[in-house]
Amino acid sequence: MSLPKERIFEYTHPAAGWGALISVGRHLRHSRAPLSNVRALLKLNQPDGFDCPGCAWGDPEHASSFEFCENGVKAVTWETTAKRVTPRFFKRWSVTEMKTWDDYRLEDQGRLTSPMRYNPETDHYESIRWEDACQLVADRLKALDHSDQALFYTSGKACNESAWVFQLLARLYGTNNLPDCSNMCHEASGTGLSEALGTGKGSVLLEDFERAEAIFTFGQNPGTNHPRMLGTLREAADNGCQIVAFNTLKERGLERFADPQRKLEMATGGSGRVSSLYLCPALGGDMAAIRGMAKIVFERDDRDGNVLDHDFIAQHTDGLEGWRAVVEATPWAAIEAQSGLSREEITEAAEVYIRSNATICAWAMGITQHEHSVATVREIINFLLLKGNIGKPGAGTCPVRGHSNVQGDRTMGIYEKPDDAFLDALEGFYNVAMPRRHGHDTVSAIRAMRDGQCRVFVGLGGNFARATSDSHVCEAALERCDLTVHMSTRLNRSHLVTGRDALILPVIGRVEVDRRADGKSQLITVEDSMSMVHGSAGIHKPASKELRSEIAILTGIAKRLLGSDVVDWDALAGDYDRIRDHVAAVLPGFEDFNARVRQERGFWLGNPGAQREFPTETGLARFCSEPLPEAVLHQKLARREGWITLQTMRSHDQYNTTIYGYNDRYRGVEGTRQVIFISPADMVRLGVADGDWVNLIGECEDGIERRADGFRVVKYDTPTGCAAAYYPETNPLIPLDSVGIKSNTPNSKSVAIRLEKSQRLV
Ligand SMILES: Nc1nc2c(c(=O)[nH]1)N[C@H]1C(S)=C(S)[C@@H](COP(=O)(O)OP(=O)(O)OC[C@H]3O[C@@H](n4cnc5c(=O)[nH]c(N)nc54)[C@H](O)[C@@H]3O)O[C@H]1N2
Ligand SMILES: Nc1nc2c(c(=O)[nH]1)N[C@H]1C(S)=C(S)[C@@H](COP(=O)(O)OP(=O)(O)OC[C@H]3O[C@@H](n4cnc5c(=O)[nH]c(N)nc54)[C@H](O)[C@@H]3O)O[C@H]1N2
Ligand SMILES: [Mo]
Repeated sequence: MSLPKERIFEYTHPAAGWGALISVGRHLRHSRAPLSNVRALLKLNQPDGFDCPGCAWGDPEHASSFEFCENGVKAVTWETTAKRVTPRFFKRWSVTEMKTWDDYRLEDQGRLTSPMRYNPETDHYESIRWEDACQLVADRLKALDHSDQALFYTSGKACNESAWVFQLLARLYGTNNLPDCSNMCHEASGTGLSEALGTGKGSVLLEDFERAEAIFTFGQNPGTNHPRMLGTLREAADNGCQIVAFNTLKERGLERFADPQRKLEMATGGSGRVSSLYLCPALGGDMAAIRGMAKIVFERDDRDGNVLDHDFIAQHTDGLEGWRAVVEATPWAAIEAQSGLSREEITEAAEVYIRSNATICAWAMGITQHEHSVATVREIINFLLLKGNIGKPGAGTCPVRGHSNVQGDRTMGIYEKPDDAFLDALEGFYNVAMPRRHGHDTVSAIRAMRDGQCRVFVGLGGNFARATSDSHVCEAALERCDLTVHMSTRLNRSHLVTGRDALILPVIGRVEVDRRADGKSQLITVEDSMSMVHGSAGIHKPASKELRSEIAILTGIAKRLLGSDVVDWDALAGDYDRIRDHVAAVLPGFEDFNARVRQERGFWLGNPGAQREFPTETGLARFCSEPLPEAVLHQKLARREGWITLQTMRSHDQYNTTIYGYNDRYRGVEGTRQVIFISPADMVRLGVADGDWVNLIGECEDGIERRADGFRVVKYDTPTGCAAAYYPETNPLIPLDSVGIKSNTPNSKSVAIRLEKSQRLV
C-alpha cells in the first residue's frame, strides 16, 4: 500500500461505518487477488467454510447471516495475497539487509513459498529439501544433552490438531517446555479464574449477551480488536442493556458505532451509542475502581438489604467476610488515588451494577498486562459473585481472547505447567511415561536461552523475537541457539534473528485447502472464547505447491526423531480424524469428537461454572481478599521527575506484530506508527508540545540500554501520568523481569519511561 501522508486528526464519526468499507476496498486491491478474495470472504465463519483467522469472538447462532468485519477482511486478504517470497527473493536480499526493514515491509513481501535454511557464510537463506529440513531438526534435537534444552513455542493461530501433535511431539521427546503466546496475553485470566472458580475459561455464551442487563468491559478495545463483539454490544445496548466501559483511553469504538450491516444507519451516519457510561481509570487502576464499587454495593446492602445474592453466597462461595473486611478497610482516598477516578464516578458505575439482575464482566489486555493482574482478575470475579452473577442466564465472566484458537491450544495441552490428570490420561492412552517437570513459559524461555540452558527453539507460528519484551535481550538469546526453526506463513523479524543454524518452514494457511493423499480436503477444528468447538476447512489453492501443513511438518520431524512405534505419525498426517480419535480418547468433553464437530454449530465444551459447579479445593467459588497494591506504577512514577507510565497497545491497522498499514483511524493517526499519546497536563509537566519529536527511554539500571527513538507527541484525552504507544515498536522498552505476579506475563501496559527530545527520524 502506498504510504498515506502523515496526518494527525480528530476522528468524529462513529466506529465502523463507511470508513470500514473504504478500508476493506483498499485492502482487497492491495492484496492483488480481489475476486478470489471476495469468494473467500463469503465462506468466512460459515458452516462449510473456514474459521476466521482474525479474533476468537464467538459465532452467531445463525451462521448464514454473513458477519462483516473489517479486520476479518484484512486477515483473509493478508493470507490470500498474490505476492510471494520465493528462493529468488532470498538470493536477492541478505539477512543483514532485511534487518533494516520495518515489520510492515517484511510481511508485505507476501507468502513464503519454500523451506529455507540460513547460510552464515553468505548471510542468505538458501533452499533446502523438506526431508533434509525435518532431518536437521530431528538431528539437532537428538544431539542435545537433555530434552529440557529444547523449546517448543506456539502462537494461538495453530488449530487443535496441530497443537495436539506439537505437544505430543514435545512430551514424547521428554519436555514440558511449551511456552505460548498466552503467556503474554490472558495468562492472568486463566490463573485468576482457576484459583477462584476452578476452571480457567470464561463462563458466558454469546446468547448471554442478549439477556444481560448490564455489561462491564475492562481494558479492551473491541472496535479495533474484536469488531464482531462490538456488534454484540451494540445490539445489547439497543435492547436496553447498560454498558459500562472502563478504558484508560477514550476509544471511539466503545463510545459510538455504526453497523455496516444496517443500511439505514450507514446512510444517516449512525449515532449508535454503545456505552452508557465511560470511565477512564489510570493505568493499572481497575482493581481499585472495582473495590470502590464493592464498597458502595456493601453499603447499599446494609441500608436496603437484598442487594447481595445472599443465597448464592451462602450456598456456593467462601471467603466473603475476609474480602468484605479488606474492602471496608480500604479508604476512598486510596481508591481514588490509585484508580484515578472520583468517588462519584465509581458510585455511578456501582449503581448500574446494583440495578442489574444479570451482569457480564468482559476484559482483555488492559487488565492482564500489569504486575497485579491476577489480583485484578480475582477482584472482577469477587464483584460478580456478590450478586450471584455466575451460572445464571445473561451473566458471567468473559475474558475476551485474542488469537483465533489460543483457547483451544491450551485445551489441547499447549501448556508448560500441565496438571497430573492430563499427563496421567496421556500416559494411559500412549502407554509411555510423560515428563512431569514443569517447563518454561515465554519469559523464562528467554532467560534459559540467554543463559545457554536452552539451545533449540522451534516455533509453531508467531513472531517470538518481536512479540516478546526486552527485544534486544530476546534477540541475543535466540542468537545463542544451535538451531532456530519457524513454521510460518509470512516473513517476519524472528526469521532474521538466527541461531547458528536457522530454518524457515512455510505452511498452508487457514483459508487454504489442505488435501489428503486421496484428494479429499482435511478438516481442522478450533475453539472460540465461549468454548464452542467447530470445524474449519480452507477453500483457496495453497500459495505454493511446496507448502506443507503444520501437521505434515510436525509429523515429518516426529517420525525422524521418535520413530513410529508409539505413534503412527503418517496415519495422523494422512487423516486428521485420526488425531481427533486420540484427543477423544484422552480429553474429557471430546467424546465422539469427529461426529460432533461435523454438526452445524459444532459443540460446546461446557463450563462447570455455568451450572454453578466450582471444582476448586473447597468445591466453592472463592472470594479473594488481597489488599490493593500499595502503589501501582503511575503512583510510583509520580514521585520520579520526568517519568511517565506507558501502555503499549494495538493500532487499528495491525494484527499483533503483523502490520497491515499505517492508519489508526479511530484515534486520528494516518501515515505513521511512531506516535506517543500524552495528556495535555503531562505535556506541560514533561516540557513537550503537540507535534514535538521525542525518544522513549526505559529503565536502564541493570546496565541494559532500553530505548525506542523518533516518536511524535500527540495530545490525547487520557488520565495524567498515563501515555500510550504502539506495540511492537515499544517492546525494547519493557524489561524482561518486569512481569505480573503469578502470571509471569510481561507488564506491557505498565512500562516506566522518560522522554528525551529529539529530531524527527528520516
Ligand atoms: N485487529 C486486531 N484484532 C486483534 C488483535 C490485533 O492486534 N489486531 N490482537 C488479538 C489479540 S492476540 C488480543 S490479546 C486481543 C487484544 O485486544 P485488546 O485488549 O483490546 O488490545 P490492546 O490494543 O492491547 O488494547 C488494550 C485496551 O485496554 C486499554 N487499557 C490499557 N491499560 C488499561 C488499564 O490499566 N485499565 C483499563 N481500564 N484500560 C486499559 C487501552 O486503552 C486499550 O483500549 O485482540 C485480538 N484481536
Ligand atoms: N508490548 C506488547 N507486547 C505484546 C502485547 C502487547 O499488548 N504489548 N501483546 C501480546 C499478545 S496478547 C500476544 S497474543 C502476542 C502475540 O505473539 P505471536 O502470536 O507470537 O505473534 P503474531 O504477531 O500474532 O505472529 C505473526 C506471525 O505468525 C505467522 N502466522 C500467521 N498465520 C499463521 C498460520 O496460520 N500458521 C503459522 N504456522 N504461522 C502463521 C506469520 O508468519 C506472522 O508473521 O504478543 C504479545 N506481545
Ligand atoms: Mo493475545
